[in-house]
Amino acid sequence: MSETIFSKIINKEIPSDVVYEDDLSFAFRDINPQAPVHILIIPKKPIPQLTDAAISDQELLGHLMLVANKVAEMEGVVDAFRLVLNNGAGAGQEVMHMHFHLLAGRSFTWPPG
Ligand code: DGP
Repeated sequence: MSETIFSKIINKEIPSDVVYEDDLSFAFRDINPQAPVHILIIPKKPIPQLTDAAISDQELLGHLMLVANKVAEMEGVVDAFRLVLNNGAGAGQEVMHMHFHLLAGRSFTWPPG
């Protein structure tokens, strides 16, 4: 599995503004925030994109959603946040280490564009 910048962030080879960390996951502030709160939630396991996840990753994927709830609570945005996952370059994924964007602190439109 090829290493991405997110592996280096998890390993603290590259500094980041860490919001939350546990054995399975890592959450840190996006370097290019698209909202007042913009946090990336990633598995420590380097799954390139969601469609690479296997049945054996089921618990991990559920865990990431619960981490999103926890991070939203910590940031005081539990009432309104958006969770975005870009799967594949065509959907806007630039870093091939799957990640959720947790966005909050402004109003959002639908469809997301
Ligand atoms: P995506 O386009 O869905 O692959 O989102 C990748 C996000 O990662 C993008 O919003 C910018 C963010 N990002 C890229 N490099 C770094 C970095 O070195 N540090 C931090 N904190 N965020 C990064």
